[in-house]
Amino acid sequence: MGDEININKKTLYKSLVFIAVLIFLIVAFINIFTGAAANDTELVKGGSAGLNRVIEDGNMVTVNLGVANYNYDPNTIKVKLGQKVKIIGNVNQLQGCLKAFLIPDLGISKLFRSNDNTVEFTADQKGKFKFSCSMGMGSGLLIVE
Ligand SMILES: [Cu+2]
Repeated sequence: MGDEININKKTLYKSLVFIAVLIFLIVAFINIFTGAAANDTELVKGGSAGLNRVIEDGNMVTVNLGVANYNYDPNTIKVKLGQKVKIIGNVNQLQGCLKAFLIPDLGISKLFRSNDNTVEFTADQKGKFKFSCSMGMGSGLLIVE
């Protein structure tokens, strides 16, 4: 009787491990295909393998928004009044709700996807504007001066 229960527990444990591995493989498989379109080095023209996060070119500021220390990187973005700001979400790094990017005071809300990972706007008012993910776990500051 006792042995029977033990065997059932072992069988159950093996089944759970099998299911966990299966789920992991499915998620990994999906990530490989959905992430394939985005490449760190290609996100920002002129960027150096994702290291060059903010590129100023005349009136255009391009930001390669990635992740460092569980938060947005960069998490402080300084631009000048009147500049056009192009934020490119690095979907290889932005996981979960970090993909849902908000600058509430500017009415900006963007869900970064591998085939649609750019949001553009003009910095037309001075100030400090908080940005965050939809659940407020990742956050930072856009400074327009
Ligand atoms: Cu979040």
